[in-house]
Amino acid sequence: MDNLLKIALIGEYRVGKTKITIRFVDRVFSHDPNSTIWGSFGKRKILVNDHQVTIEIWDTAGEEKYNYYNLSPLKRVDGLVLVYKVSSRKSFEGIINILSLLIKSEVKKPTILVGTKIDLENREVTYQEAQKYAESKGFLFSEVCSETNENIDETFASLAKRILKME
Ligand SMILES: Nc1nc2c(ncn2[C@@H]2O[C@H](COP(=O)(O)OP(=O)(O)O)[C@@H](O)[C@H]2O)c(=O)[nH]1
Ligand SMILES: [Mg+2]
Repeated sequence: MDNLLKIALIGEYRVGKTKITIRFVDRVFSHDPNSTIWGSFGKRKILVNDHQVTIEIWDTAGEEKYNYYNLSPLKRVDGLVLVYKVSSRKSFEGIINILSLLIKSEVKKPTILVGTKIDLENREVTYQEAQKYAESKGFLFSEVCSETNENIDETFASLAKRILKME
């Protein structure tokens, strides 16, 4: 079995994608200056149902600031993490826009919708609403907090299970 899984984090600027990446990888975190897109990578081994799996994360290098950018490199990943912050309805609605860009780029992969920054008090998107939306799209769903490390490893493990059809 190929045990290297490439997983990309997508979402609006400042939702917390890089913070999730750093929390998960917490070791090698490099930025390749030659790449203008999907420039940041990190790798970590985890156990999924007793199988050792290496997760390679593709984080964005800030190009998500622009409304449209090329998502076709994502054809080469195994799974997607769609990130919004629970404190911003706009960032949640931004997921709809991202989904239409993914469809245009013909990218269809096992996906988990992830709400982050659950430590903040000004929540604008409820767990139930986001879970229902994820379900309607056939996505997995989780809420995480990079400040406290809550649910970060579990999120990647559940996506890995889905990719490997080990659910
Ligand atoms: N309170 C809180 N702040 C967070 C959390 N995750 C990220 N942030 C902050 O949100 C800002 C944007 O995070 P970043 O990872 O750079 O977002 P990116 O643009 O999506 O990569 C930074 O100031 C982070 O420190 C979280 O779980 N809780
Ligand atoms: Mg970032």
